[in-house]
Parts: sequence; C-alpha cells; structure tokens
Amino acid sequence: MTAADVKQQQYNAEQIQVLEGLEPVRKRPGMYIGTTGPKGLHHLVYEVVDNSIDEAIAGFCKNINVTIKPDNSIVVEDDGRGMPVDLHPKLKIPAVEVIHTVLHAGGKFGGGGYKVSGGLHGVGASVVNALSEIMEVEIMRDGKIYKQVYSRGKTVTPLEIVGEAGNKTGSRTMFKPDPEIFDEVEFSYDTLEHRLREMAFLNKGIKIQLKDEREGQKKKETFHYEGGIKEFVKYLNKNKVGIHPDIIYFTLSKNDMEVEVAMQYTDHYNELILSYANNINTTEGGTHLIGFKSALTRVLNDYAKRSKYIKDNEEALSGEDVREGLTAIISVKLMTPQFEGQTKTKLGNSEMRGFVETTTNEYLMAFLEENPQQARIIIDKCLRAARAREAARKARELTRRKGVLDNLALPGKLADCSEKDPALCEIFLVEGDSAGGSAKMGRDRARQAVLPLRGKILNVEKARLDKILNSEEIKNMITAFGCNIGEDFDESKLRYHKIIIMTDADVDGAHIRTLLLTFFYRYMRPLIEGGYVYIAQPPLYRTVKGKEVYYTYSEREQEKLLNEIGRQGISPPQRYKGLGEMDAEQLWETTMDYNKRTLIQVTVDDVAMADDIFTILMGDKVPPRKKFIEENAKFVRNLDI
Ligand code: 0RA
Repeated sequence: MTAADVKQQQYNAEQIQVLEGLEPVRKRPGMYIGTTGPKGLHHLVYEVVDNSIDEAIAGFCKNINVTIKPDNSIVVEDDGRGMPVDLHPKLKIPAVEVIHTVLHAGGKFGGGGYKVSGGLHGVGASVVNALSEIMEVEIMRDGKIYKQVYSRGKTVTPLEIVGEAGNKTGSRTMFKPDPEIFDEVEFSYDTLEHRLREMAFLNKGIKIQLKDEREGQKKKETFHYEGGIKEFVKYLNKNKVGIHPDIIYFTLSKNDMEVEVAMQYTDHYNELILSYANNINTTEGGTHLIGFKSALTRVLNDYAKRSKYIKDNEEALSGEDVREGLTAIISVKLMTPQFEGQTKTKLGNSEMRGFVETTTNEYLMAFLEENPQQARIIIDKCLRAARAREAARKARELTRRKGVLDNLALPGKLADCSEKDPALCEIFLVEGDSAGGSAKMGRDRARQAVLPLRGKILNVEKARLDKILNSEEIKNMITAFGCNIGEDFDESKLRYHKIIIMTDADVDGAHIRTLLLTFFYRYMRPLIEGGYVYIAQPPLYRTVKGKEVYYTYSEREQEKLLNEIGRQGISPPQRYKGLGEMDAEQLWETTMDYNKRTLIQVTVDDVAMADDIFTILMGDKVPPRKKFIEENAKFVRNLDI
C-alpha cells in the first residue's frame, strides 16, 4: 500500500463517519452512555452541563441553571460566551450544528481548547441529540439570539436569528429524552442534586442552580462553594466530629497538571477518600490516589519520628493507621486522562503519581510543622489506630491458631451445602433459630447453606476490629464465607457466590439487615462491589381461598389480590409477624425456591452516600439519625445502600 492509499483510506473513514451521522448511537446507545436505564438517562444531563462547566473552567461563565420542566424535559442555561456559530471550514455548517450532529465533535469546538470536564463517557452534545426526541439550542452572541432545533440526531431547522440579545451572552439547551430509547424517562431530582452539588464542590466559585418545575415536587436549590473541595470535606463530615480544627488544603498547577487536596481527620474508624480526575469520580482509584496515599504514610511517619512521637526502635505507622478516620478529597485535572479498569474509573496516567506524591509530601509536611498542636492530635490518632490494629492482629492470630477462622472449623450452627463449586452455592443468613430451623429443613441441601443468626449482631460502626473479632455471630460469618476480612480479604476463597440476608419484614429485621450490611461494607466491601450480597423477600401475607394459596409481599399487593379474588370465602388473611411463623415448606416456596423467589441485589452506587447512611444509622450522633429515619421512614423497610 502506498502512502497515498493510506491517506485515501483515512479520508474515506472520515467521510463515512460524517455520512453515518448519529445512527450508530441510536442503534447501540449502551456503547455511548453505558445503559438505557436511569443511569444513562441522567447521564444526558451531565453531558450538557459538562459543556457549560468547561466554559466556566475556561473563565467565561459564572452561572449554570438546570431545570426539570413539567413535561420532564431538561433545560440547561449558562452565561458563557455562547456556543460558536461560525461556519465549520470543512463541513460548511455552523459550528453549533457540528457540535450537535457529528459524533465525537464534542471534544473540540474548532479552537485549540480541550475538554477538562467531560462526563464519564465524554461523548458530548451530539449523543444527547441522538437520544432525544427533541433538542433545541438558543445562543446569545454578538447581540443576537440564534436558535436551532434537532431531533433524534438530525437537524430539524437551520440556525436562525430569532431576536436581539443586547450585550447578553450565553447558551440555553433544551432536550427531551426519547422514550423509544429509554426504559423510563422520569428524572430524579435527588440524583441530579447529588451530581450537581458534587460538580459545584469540585469547581469552586461556579454557581449551579437546580430547579424542579414538575407539579407536586416544586423545588429549587443553588450550589455555590467559594471554598471548593474544602467545603466538600466539611459537608462529608457534617455528621462526624472533626478532631482538629483546620481542614488541611493545598493545590498546585504545573506542566498542564493540577492537583487539589482537602482533608480532615474525624473520630471515626473508617476512611472516606474520594478521588477525582477531570471531575470524574475515580471509584477504582489510580495513580493520583496511590501518590497521595504513599505521601501520607511517609510524611506522618517522618514527622512522628522527627518529633519523637515514635522512637527509633518502634514500629512505623502503616497505611491503614494513617488513614483511620480520615476524610479526604483528591481532585486532579489533566490534558489527556487515561481511564482504565472495569468501569473506566481508574486513572492510569503515570506522571500523576509523582506529581501528587511530591505535592502532598511538601504541603502536608509544611502544615504539620506550622501547626504542631493539630499535628499532635493527628499523630495521636494514628498511634491509637496502630495499637488497636496490633491488638486486632493478636486477636486474629489467636483465633487463627485455635483454628476458628480455618476452613476446617466451620461453625457448628452452619448447615452447609454439599456442592463444592462456590459459583453454584448460596448461604442464607437467617434471623433467629426458629426460622433458621425451617430454612434448614426446607432448603436445597445441594446448593443452599443456612447460618442462623441469634439476636442483634454487633454494631461495627462503634467498635474496633479486636472487639469485632470477639463477636460469635461475626466469627461464624467470617469462617463460613471463608474469605477473611479487611486487608486479608481474598475474594477467590469465597465459599458462596450468593450471600442472602433473610430477616423479618419488621423494624428489628431492618435493623439486623443494616447491621449486617454495615459489617460487609466496612470489612468485606468487595463482597458488595462484586454483587455477591442479596436481600431475600419473604411474603407479608398468606391467603387461602378454596384450594388456592396466595402469597403477597406488600400491603398494596394484598389489597390488589383481595380485589381480584374477592373477599368472600377466604380464611382471614394470615399476616406473618416473622419468618419463624412459616414452616419449612412455606419458606421454601415463597422465599428460597430459585424459580419463585425475588432477591434484591445490594449495590453501592455512591461511596459518599453509603458512608453517610451508615454513619447516620449506626453512629453516635442522635439528631441526624432521627432526621434521616423521619425523612426516609417509607424506605427503611427496603433499605439497600
Ligand atoms: C466559544 C468558543 C468555544 C466554546 C464556546 C464558546 C462555548 C461552548 C459551550 C457549550 C455550552 N456552553 C458553551 N458556552 C461557550 C470553543 C472553545 C475552544 O474550542 O477553544
């Protein structure tokens, strides 16, 4: 092949992409926005908002308004320069039309700029057009108001001047998601609120307003944080107690890279470190996080040794010790982020590691030296963590030596299954010995194991590991699962690929479920992240009419059933007070039978939110817990994280 052939081929490829337009996006939306479920739906909003955020980061825009309209369309307005309207040199159509009708044109608007923001998929406005039944853009620029309409990826009207703008500038985008594409087109205020608040924290000074104009849910909030991620840390710690007064904050820009860190220690035992690259929550971590963590361990050890808090012959603080109770935000911005990992949320750029590490080394050391009182509080906390960890290690070693955590010594209360392939096995964690007995009798002995739990399990939110390992119920679970906990967690040793929590459908049941989830979340998080944890759905009512037996799972379902079969000639419906009232056969039929049961898979969409929920539900501040339960009372029965 000659060089000319290669050129010709590239040329053809470009042509084909332009000619194809946005049809591929409509054919395979999942490739561009991940899913056509609620996540993908909300992603459309973020794509549009991201463009305005970029305009703000470039320094031309202060205000962004997002409105949910009564017909479930979205309007995003900004007071930036207004999208460019000049003709594209090659395509001979207005730049704004290129942005909205050509795939991947979102990255650059013709100038030399680059997108700092850019949603997870970073696909831009054209994808939003492709997946909307209607999209309208209005631009105020050069004293005029321009308007263009698109639909399902295509241009509907040419760019027109529709009015005078005076000296005002800005962009307004309206779109309505296409019901042919999305399973559900209803926007959630809470979901948008969460992401827009996060955006406002990450981009200090920008004012983002969210308004809901739908009937019955009218609401308006403005997110505006001059303190940026420093205020983010304060917000995350609102239900905890900060143990030193200042939120440590530093930032540095160099060679097209920018890092910003805010951190504060709390009286809690768990760490909450959120990392971002170009405003994207890197839940799988990456080089920036590694750089931060190693600097943190190093600086605190160096300082502690130099200040004689740790003597020469004493052991150094571990990474876990220096992160206990820490709330931190690491936010980096860079030109060409490389996102890796299963969900493309792991930053891969190797240059970032050294940059974050050196910056953290320098600024954190300076903070400790300039604030010896706060430094002392922090080092004290780390030393206490180290001592507790040592006690826990000894406790664990002891239990190991006694064989308690060995595969050989499965708990006596466990009725194990005979199948050995973990992928085929499940374990039911059952509230109470009586329901445990029924579950043991009713189960499929080949693939279903049963572990009865007696009473309330220990609240791990208020205890350190050494105490946790003294709890009989917790030890039983650890041994039964086989995968150990914390640093020693080993997914490959997990003995069941479904861990099913089966508790009563009442307040106590909900509490036990929350205690279990807290334990898994804090000490076996990969269990939840790997999708191994489920919640069983036992029925609320058993109704007999003639020879037919009906089971229903909610008040509403029961009402519906009674309306359908009639109220005559039925034995008074039996409302189960607990699992213990079901016999083995009933429990199998309703809750354990693979073909009939419903299981809810527990997922963590949002680490900060989950941390918040557990802190509130299990922590020691009573007023926020009361408030949370009042606000969420209707959800508590079905709480997953
Ligand atoms: C002028 C030039 C460029 C972008 C914009 C204005 C602009 C785009 C958007 C999208 C939403 N709101 C907006 N406001 C302004 C191009 C910059 C470049 O390519 O360097």
